[in-house]
Amino acid sequence: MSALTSVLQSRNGLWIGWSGSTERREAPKVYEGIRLVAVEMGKEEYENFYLGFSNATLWPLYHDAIRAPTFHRVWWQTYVDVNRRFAEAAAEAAAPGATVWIHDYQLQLVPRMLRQLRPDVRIGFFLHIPFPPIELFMQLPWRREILAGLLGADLIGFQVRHAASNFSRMARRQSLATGTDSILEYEGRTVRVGAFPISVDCRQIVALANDRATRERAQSLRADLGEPEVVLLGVDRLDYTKGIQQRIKAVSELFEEGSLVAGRHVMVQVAVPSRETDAHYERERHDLEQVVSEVNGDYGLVGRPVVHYLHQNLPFAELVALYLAADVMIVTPFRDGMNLVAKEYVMCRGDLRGRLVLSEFAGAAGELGGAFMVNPHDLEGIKEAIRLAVDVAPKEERDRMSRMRRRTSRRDVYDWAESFLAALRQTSL
Ligand code: GDG
Repeated sequence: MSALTSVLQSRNGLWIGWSGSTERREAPKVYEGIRLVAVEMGKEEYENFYLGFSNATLWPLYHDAIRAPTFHRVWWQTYVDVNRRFAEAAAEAAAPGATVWIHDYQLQLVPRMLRQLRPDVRIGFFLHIPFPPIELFMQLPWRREILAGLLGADLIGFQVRHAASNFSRMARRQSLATGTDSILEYEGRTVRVGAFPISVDCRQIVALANDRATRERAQSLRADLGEPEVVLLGVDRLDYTKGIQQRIKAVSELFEEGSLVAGRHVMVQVAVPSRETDAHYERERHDLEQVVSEVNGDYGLVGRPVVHYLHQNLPFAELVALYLAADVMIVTPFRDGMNLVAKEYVMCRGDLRGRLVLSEFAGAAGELGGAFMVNPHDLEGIKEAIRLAVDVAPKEERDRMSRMRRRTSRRDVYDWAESFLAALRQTSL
């Protein structure tokens, strides 16, 4: 992530991560001036740790159990082993008194393991995804171990306050810690807990959106789409948490009732390939493609599909051109830690055009009050929000967009990283 790249560059930092391959081969040692340390993972570990415990146990459990989480002891054991390997790599690489910042749900045991190995280092942890309510988290057979793992940090950051208080309440409920939602006492230490909403690289996005080539590309995209009156857009990793099918169903019903009309209205859905070997994801792709082909079969014209579906990873500049070409951006996750797509769209629209339909269950909803807010489980509600967004008056469109831009541009991703690290510096060792 480029925000972390510049933070690491300015502090002579070192990045520890998985190389991305299960083959044993020489990994690069430097990236853009940053020293890299690769942690190795075999094929079976990748399956148990990454596909298994991380993405088939924790991911669904932390996203409202939209799909049933699977619990396997062997996956858990590999999660412990791989976390230990990361902790050992950090313990070996960190200078005396160094700051170590651990990221995301795959590495929740590392804070405690690292503290045991290196009590001299300052440890921060940031969770990019939601932290579930007590009733769900209690399902996890290893809930105490995960909580204790996280409590090894000096500072635990979440996207939104609600997630932070879910965690603190859970830690107290398990009698592991005492204290308030933001300051916990654990094994004689103080652990700070807080919300640090992540953001985007506003300057980079604004520069790309103002670039002549991007603007021309946006125009040619609209021409390719047949110069419709309204372009609707969705951009997501192809993930069952993102509510993609639900929004296509809403669009389909709007074509059926005549609120949207083929030729005048068109939707583009980018679904970036993701975790394709997992059965839930394979099923999601299959079902989504079924829904897309139904809507096109029912309402498309020759040479004029009503939903253009791209199952591809596009260059970022192309994504920005799509954001510029879109009149209505639809972001309807059932649950999302933050959702950067919504913020990227807003930052692209310096022309104050464009409407955002946004799920109230995305972390971004707390900051983007100018969006047309929806409950993603409520199909009629999504349809109504799209209708309103399509027909909005120009003044309301501008007011809503400038409200959202003011808020988003106030704190970019660099401010996010700095504010987390500043809060971490203030923790007592
Ligand atoms: C997790 C949490 C949290 C998408 N398609 C393409 C592409 N993208 C980029 C977007 C955006 C990113 O991927 C997606 O970020 P999101 O935040 O929307 O969602 P997750 O991937 O689920 O991210 C989430 C995030 O972590 C950060 O903490 O907000 O809640 O789930 O930046 O632009 N990029 C390119 N081509 C594509 O086709 N190049």
